[in-house]
Amino acid sequence: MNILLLSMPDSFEHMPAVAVRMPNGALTSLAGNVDPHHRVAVADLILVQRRSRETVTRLMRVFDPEVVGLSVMTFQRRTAVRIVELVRSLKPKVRVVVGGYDPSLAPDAYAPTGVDYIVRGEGELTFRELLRALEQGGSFDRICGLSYRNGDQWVHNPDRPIHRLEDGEVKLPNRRARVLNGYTLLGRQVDVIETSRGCTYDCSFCSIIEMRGRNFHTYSFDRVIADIRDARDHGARTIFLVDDNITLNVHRFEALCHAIIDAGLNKLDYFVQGMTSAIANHGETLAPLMRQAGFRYVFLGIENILEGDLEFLRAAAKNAARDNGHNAGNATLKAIEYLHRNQMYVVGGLIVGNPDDTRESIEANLAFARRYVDWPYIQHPTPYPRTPMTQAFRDQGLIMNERFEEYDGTTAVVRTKHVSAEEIEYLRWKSERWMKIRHMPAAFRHDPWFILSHGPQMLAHTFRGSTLRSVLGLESEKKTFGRYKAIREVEREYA
Ligand code: B12
Ligand code: SF4
Repeated sequence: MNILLLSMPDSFEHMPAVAVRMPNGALTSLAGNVDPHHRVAVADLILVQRRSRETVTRLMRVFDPEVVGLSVMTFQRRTAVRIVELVRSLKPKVRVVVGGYDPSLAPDAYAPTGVDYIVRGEGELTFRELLRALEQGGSFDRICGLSYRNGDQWVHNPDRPIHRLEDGEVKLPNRRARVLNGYTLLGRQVDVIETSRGCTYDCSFCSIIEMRGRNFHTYSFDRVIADIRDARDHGARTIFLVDDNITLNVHRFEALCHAIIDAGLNKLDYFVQGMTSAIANHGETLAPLMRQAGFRYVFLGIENILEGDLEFLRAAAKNAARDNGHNAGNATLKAIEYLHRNQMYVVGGLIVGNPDDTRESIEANLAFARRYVDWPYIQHPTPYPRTPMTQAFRDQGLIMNERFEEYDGTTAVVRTKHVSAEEIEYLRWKSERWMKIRHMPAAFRHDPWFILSHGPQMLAHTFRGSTLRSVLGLESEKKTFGRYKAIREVEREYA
């Protein structure tokens, strides 16, 4: 069968397509795990962000798929539904499958759409079995993790047990299936690889627990190294490790750094997400090793610098420093220090606008980011389907906005008990724009040509809404913010 797999074009404030266009790891993993006689095409629509409709139309015509699959996050739901309508209008009999976090955690939202099947949770085996059933005319009722239509009703089969990656059943991604190009992270071709899946923490804002429970499974290093090589052979110069929480097992992470070095793959740049506690508590050995292995940017889940907020986010434990087995306060500064000492950059993940936040507590977090992080990644708490945080905000009547296309993390859709959603977003937007400028010299030193040729566009994106009058201070920043919001509104029309 011909199968077309699509990821959505929608991006959010911190990922302007001019600078960041990353592949979706799920789709190549699915492509690598279907039976070999299928013809699969993977199209990451972020690569054609403003030409999504034309591109999908062209691929439907050229590739003539029997099955179209879409990978969807909640803020991309509206776009996904529009693309499904487009696909159906072009080929009414095509089978449409959706998967990823939003369909898995909010399957009911897809019932009234043109979707035929929902793959919930991990997709490789479910999708493979679905294709077999479609091809052979078999029944769907034994395919775990699948939801399907039966007349007017939706049938939700039992969940599929979490895959033990250790057994080698999930094969390597198939990057040859990609039919678009132009992946980049600040000018270097980027690819994504996985070394593990899952996390045993339960931060209240994170979708991971409802998606797959609290567990941690790992791929063998041989597989990981083969995957990195394959990404490199397809042109990647930067590798983004998409593991949910690679720092859960620090000894394994250290061994992975050794494996990367031994394989001679440490000339690539690596980008990873990690917990502050792991880096603070093991930084002495871990941080130099990471640097040697090629790690350049570390996304730190700082979440918040205030204990009360960390409690609400259920993120206190993963941000705790230990000293001789005793709790020694917040780990953030120590982690940042280790990373900086070893010439790595900190992408600071903070969440401002929690229920008890005041203007002052938001400002305190922004001031912290201004002082200590190299690249801010500040977000607002966002009530994604079925997270504990969503329930907490709902119970307190603080959710102000149910337009899911705005659930992108930098649009404040909830208020605090003391500050309006609009004001929270304004405070973040106002200070974060300037923080981003500070990283430009470091980015320039690494990729001068890219910054010279794309810097103006990046600046224009960061400061969109500004005019000569606002730059000269002749009009209020609130006015600029209003224009920025209006531009963002239009931008969201991706399909
Ligand atoms: C890596 C990652 C990123 C990377 C993305 C790199 C990339 N292009 O892949 C970066 C840092 C850029 C990123 C950004 C964002 N992310 Co993110 N990210 C993740 C993370 C850590 C891992 C995702 C991943 O690649 N996993 C590995 C793949 C193989 O697994 P998978 O995606 O789950 O896919 C499997 C199944 O879902 C299924 N599947 C998926 N798609 C499909 C499609 C079909 C057809 C089928 C059959 C099956 C299927 O099969 C796959 C294989 O088993 C998750 C989870 C987490 N712990 O935080 C969050 C997560 C997915 N991100 C999330 C969000 C919201 C965002 C942002 C909006 C920022 C934010 N507010 O947090 C931005 C948006 C990016 C953009 N386009 O602008 C949310 C999504 C929540 C939701 N309900 O939508 C998550 C769950 C984190 C959270 N907040 O809980 N993210
Ligand atoms: S530590 Fe990270 S992956 Fe784990 S639950 Fe918290 S936010 Fe999610």
